[in-house]
Amino acid sequence: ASADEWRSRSIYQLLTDRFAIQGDAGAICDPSKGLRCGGSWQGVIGHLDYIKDLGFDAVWISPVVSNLEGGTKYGQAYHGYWTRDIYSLNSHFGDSDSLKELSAALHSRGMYLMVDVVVNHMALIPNQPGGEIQSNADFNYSSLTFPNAEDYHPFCWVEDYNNQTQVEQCTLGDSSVALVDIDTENSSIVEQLNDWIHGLVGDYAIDGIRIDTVKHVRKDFWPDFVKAAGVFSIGEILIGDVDYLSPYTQVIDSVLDYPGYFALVSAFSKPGGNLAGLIDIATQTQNKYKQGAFMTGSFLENHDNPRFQSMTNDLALVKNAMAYSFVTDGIPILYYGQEQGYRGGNDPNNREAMWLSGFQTSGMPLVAHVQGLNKARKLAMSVNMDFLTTPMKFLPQADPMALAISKPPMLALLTNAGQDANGEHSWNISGVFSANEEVEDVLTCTSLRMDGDGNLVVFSDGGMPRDVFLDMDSKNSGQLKPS
Ligand code: ABC
Ligand code: CA
Repeated sequence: ASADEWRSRSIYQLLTDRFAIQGDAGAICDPSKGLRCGGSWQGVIGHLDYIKDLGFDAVWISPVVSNLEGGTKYGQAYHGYWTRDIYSLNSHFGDSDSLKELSAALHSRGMYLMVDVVVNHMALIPNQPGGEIQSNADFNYSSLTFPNAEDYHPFCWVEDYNNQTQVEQCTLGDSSVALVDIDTENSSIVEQLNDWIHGLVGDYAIDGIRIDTVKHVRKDFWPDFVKAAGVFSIGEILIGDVDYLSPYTQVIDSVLDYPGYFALVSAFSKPGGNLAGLIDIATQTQNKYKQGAFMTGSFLENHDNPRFQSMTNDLALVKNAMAYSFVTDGIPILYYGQEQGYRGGNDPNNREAMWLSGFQTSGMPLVAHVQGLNKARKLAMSVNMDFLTTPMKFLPQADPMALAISKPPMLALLTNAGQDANGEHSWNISGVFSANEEVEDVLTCTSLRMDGDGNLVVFSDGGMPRDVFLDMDSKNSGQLKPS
């Protein structure tokens, strides 16, 4: 599927080893051990209806190719990022038929498959694990897809993130598990990687790719790679800085909104957090990226960062922070387990087994919240065909803990006052609706009426988001384009 076709989607990110197993749903999994827990593609197939019922129409799975086997200081390659051979599948996740079956099962539900891919490195345990490494001669590359020392950049560790050549041509990881850095300056290797991604996408009818470690490969590598893939690509550039990230928006379709992520966490992880910083980053994003904030993947959690609920227990803050990704310009991405209240800290503790939750839906407050947010977003698209291309605006607020995001026909009222807030917090609505207009909160099925000047002050209830108000009347339907 193309970038345009992905705009309207919302993505559920899962770790294949940790999402669902076939058989023993009680199987123990201690994420702190870093060992495989037995999840598989067949497991995922068994729970696609759960994901669909949450309102998602795309699923991002772990890398699919075969990985380093055996134990390391960090456990096993359960996450899929320690590539050994790009031409064989990870047999722990299933075989080629089961990956095809997963792809078909998604498509039959109208959902897209996104596969995570790594081309910056392969993983290798050095000849002297934990010892000092001086050169490529300290590795035996023969088990890898690229089996020769010359297929890799001359050895050095990535140590100084301000030195871009080092970031691109040195090795990530450490002397226990080195992520040996592929020579992506070598044209025959480049050609081989491009052919590989073309084949992989075709073989499994993949709809989009999430590209790992994008900032660790020269920028001009990416246009041909993305073209060879032939489908939507979203890149991981792990950085809080919009200016650093911005040039990458010229070379791939879309980027994970990491600057927005850091700003979102700092705005909502405690009462009275930095909302101005969030507005600043979002505005910079709109101004500096090739397609504004539209082609960003907006997220609150992922597998590399502590879960949001490890930072706060405040349900009001959690609900407000979760809502943000669904009411902005970007494509919403939810990391599995957030809706079940998972609260694991840093990698590897944020990679809990989903089956231990029992995939509960009834009586789970965050499950209902996610369903409502996906529903509101889809409804907004159906009321205003231009919703996806209308940039969000932040309405000025008198209350420093109030955030009002207007993206017609949607108006989201968020606050970081927290659950212990008193009733004194409020939002000013002004300049978005007309005089005496009635708007619907599609999440709570309540409505509000603007005053004679089209303004209104709305008070917050226990720090909860006043969620999403839609102007459902004909004013916006009038903007519908003929289909
Ligand atoms: C393993 C163990 C961990 C252990 C670690 C040392 O080794 O599991 O317990 O702590 C995979 C696995 C990991 C594994 C690694 C290494 O491999 O999933 O569990 O960790 O063996 C991607 C993936 C990630 C994956 C890999 C490798 C890459 O999403 O899951 O990890 O294929 C860098 C890379 C980034 C990478 C990330 C893990 O490391 O750039 O692509 N993610 C700074 C740097 C970033 C750097 C980050 C973390 O630190 O700028 O480039 O990311 O090291 C902001 C600043 C940022 C700053 C952040 C922290 O703060 O603006 O610049 O990021 O404010
Ligand atoms: Ca590199």
